[in-house]
Amino acid sequence: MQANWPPNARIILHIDMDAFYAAVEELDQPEYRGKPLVVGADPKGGHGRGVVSTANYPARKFGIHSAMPISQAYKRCPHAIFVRGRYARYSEISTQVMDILKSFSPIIQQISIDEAFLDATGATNLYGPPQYIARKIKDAIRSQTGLTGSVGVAANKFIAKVASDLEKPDGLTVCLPGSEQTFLAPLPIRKLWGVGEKTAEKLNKLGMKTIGDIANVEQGHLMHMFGKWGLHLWQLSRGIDSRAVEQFTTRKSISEETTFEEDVMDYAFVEKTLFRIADRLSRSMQRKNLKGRTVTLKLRWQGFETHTRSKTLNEYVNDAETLRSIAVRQFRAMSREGRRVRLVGIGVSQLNTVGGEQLSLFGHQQSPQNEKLESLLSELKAKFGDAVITRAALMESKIRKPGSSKNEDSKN
Ligand code: TTP
Ligand code: MG
Repeated sequence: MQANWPPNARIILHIDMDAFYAAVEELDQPEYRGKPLVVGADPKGGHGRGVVSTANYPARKFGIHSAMPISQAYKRCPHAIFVRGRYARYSEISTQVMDILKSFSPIIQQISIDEAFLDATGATNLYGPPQYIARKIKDAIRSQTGLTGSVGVAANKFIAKVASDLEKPDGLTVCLPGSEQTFLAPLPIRKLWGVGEKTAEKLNKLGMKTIGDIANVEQGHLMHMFGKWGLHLWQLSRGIDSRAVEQFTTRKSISEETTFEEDVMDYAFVEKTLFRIADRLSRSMQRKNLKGRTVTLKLRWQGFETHTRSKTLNEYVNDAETLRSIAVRQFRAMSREGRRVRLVGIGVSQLNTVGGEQLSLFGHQQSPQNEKLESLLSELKAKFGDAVITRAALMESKIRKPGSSKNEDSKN
């Protein structure tokens, strides 16, 4: 535990709470503890529709997992306790956890309701070496919320994220800078960001099963197969990831889409697909604690011509039913004339947190730094007069930093 962290390496932590919704239920209902517990839709004696949000670890022993149809979960373990989600409560505990993390470092990027990255590079003077910081964070979460979280510590985000998952639940996994490749090599390729079932299959067929297998092929080979993304994969497989922990995500919209294997003329099938997309999108928004006001249908016809239709509502939504009905209505309103559909998707923008407070990330509100700057400016102006200081952006000859390109439609 005491091995040295190179002084020039970043210290990135990834924290992910264990079986989060289920753990909160066990916290609030002591009689649930230690028994198989499933949070999700009503199983209705095995005939329920909807899916599992999460299951505690005893229930996972029966093969139950997030996103599994609730009817299947019921079949696997009918004697499990099944409860509906209480999102307001999860959100409340999530805020507590994030506040604890912020007390260790202000550079925090919340990824979902129970998960965040923390850049603790500047925190060693206060809290000691990286492994100690991680331990203290885990202890603080446990003592202040009664829950456990798993922490990964590394010199970059990708490795930290992989590490936090390795020893769940209640894990603490450290990957020392310099040992990234050895750390990753034996792990399955699905652990690489962006590698889904299909890509994994494709790579498996080519004999690549572990991350080490990818690291060992020629960089050009992967680029030939997957273009620029191949290069990205290859870099990840070697533990290279220079992305910063972004305090304020640049997300402005969230979307899900499907490209059909073959262009489709069966519009009922397209509508069914929209149903599935709405479900997926709704779940993803709920996980990320997001609601939005503008719902957009995206449709690409055979031949690549693409159209979008948006509807802005008076309230913020993230439920599948609303997303579904808007998307279908818009689809029916399009002039279709027997054309084949290549892709459909639904996006939601004008996002907001579930609690209703406007996210500073979306531009309307000032970031804390902005607020600090504003109050500093007013103080200085009060002391020295209006002309003394102004924001660079308001000066006539603006000096601009090189802009960074922002992914406004991130899916992750
Ligand atoms: P996860 O962190 O993916 O899962 P988890 O915390 O339940 O379990 P783990 O110990 O493996 O981290 O997701 C956090 C919460 O988000 C989870 O408790 C419930 C919710 N969620 C869904 O509602 N649907 C889903 O498909 C997933 C993956 C999560
Ligand atoms: Mg979790």
